[in-house]
Amino acid sequence: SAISPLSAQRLNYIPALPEVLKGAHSVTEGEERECVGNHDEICGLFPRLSCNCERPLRMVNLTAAPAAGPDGPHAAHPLRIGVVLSGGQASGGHNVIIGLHDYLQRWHPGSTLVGFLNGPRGVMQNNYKELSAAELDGYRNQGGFHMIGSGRDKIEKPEQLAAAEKACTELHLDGLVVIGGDDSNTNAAVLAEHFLARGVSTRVVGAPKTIDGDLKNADVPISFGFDTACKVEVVGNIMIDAMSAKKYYHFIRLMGRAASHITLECALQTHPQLALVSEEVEANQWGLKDVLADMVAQRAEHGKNYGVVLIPEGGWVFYHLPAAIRSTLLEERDPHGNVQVAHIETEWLLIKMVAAEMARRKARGQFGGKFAALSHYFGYEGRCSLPSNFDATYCNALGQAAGCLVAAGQTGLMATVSNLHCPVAEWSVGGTPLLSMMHLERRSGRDKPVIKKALVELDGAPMQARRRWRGSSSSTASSADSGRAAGAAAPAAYTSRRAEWAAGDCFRSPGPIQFAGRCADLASATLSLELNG
Ligand code: FBP
Repeated sequence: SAISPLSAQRLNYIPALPEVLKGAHSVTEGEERECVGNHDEICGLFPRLSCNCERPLRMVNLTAAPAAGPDGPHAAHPLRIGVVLSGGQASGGHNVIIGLHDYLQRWHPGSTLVGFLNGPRGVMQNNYKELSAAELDGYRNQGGFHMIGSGRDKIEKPEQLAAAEKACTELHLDGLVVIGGDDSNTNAAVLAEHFLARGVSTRVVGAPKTIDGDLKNADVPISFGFDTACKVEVVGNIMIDAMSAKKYYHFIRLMGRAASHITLECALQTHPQLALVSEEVEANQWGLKDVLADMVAQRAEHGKNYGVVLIPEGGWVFYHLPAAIRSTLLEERDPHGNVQVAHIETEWLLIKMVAAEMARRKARGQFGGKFAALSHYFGYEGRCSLPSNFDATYCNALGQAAGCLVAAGQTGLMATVSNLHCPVAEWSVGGTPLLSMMHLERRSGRDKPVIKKALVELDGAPMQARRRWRGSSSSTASSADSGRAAGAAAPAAYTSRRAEWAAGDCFRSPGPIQFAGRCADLASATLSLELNG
């Protein structure tokens, strides 16, 4: 098939491995964990995963072991593992599967990897293909989910759980790796509990995926795909165009169904006139019309009738729309009950709203400038790019971690790779209980145990903090690796700079995603990750 020279070159990229995955290792018990909310109720709803609340929930860590023990994760017996991609695409998904494959080939030769087709539906319909080494080699470091496809079906109802049980039993699977976001990993916990209750020996392990960046917690620093998506967005180019032409406002909508992480990261990278962080708008009950119109009016006073506004697609946006539009949109939901915010042209609606307000101000003699605006939606293209070096490496390690957890007989865990601000060799690898990420949420009129979405924290470092960057510490990447001077000040947090960005022309263009050279280095992962530490 037609493969571009860059895609071909990326096939040869070899992701570095955390030290612990390079040699013999074992799985050891780690720190205790509590559910993020409603601990007792969640444990009560998952009695087997929580051992009837008799034992604390615990992380597990991979630690170096002198030699392979007979019952250790790499006692060399072949395994049969299924893998499923669930939900929206995110760059690096193929590398999770390839990392899993490489782990099995190295530590459990003769193993079989089964790829369920088109998402969770493939599990329920027992629709799969065996993934050969030759086929997988063609997807190394490639974007997309097209090797096996994805889908948004749920495995939740008794008949769906029974269908999944039948498939995993018939295929004699030792494990099922669910690569998905918060909803998909909630389903993974339900499935793991069901399998334990039914005496099915298939262990269920999750991997954190979503460009939205809202699946993260103390043990999961970031979901994969976020880094690439933020690096693909071409906001910086639009900014240079705005500053050159000096005649348009560009309203750019970015993905993030519930959280504004992508919008915030793109703002930190490119310095727009305004970035609406939905969590902040909601918390302060800001009137959007005035926030936007005041910025436009202030710039006009200085002869500037142009600029860039970043808008998250989700969160508050939906609730600021006229009631009639809202009720139509409410009818369109995905199988998880999510409103399809990707289909709502909020940027266009906001332009109309601001245009009307500027006309009103002009009629009253309160605005002497011009307001001409263009709308853009940057979303889907950010989900399937060739993964950044960071995502390629992170995903490979996640896949290897998932393989190790299944081999060690673990179930109901999410594979974790942390310490991501350090050189790859120092990354920590392990697993954390899916239950520990859960709380009860009111959905369709009843309390449901679900993985809690991580929204932008208004007092978090990317919004607020200004601290010393860790570049000078000996345990971190060298300054040459990172592209920043050792001991340099941390990148600016959004709130400390936004007034300056609103008034001036502080555009910053990070350029296209880089795969080689200093700007491609792993330590140049997102500013949000760097600030969060
Ligand atoms: P996931 O949560 O499954 O990763 O998907 C998130 C997302 O990329 C959102 O940002 C976007 O709103 C949505 O998918 C679009 O969904 P679809 O692919 O069904 O149009």
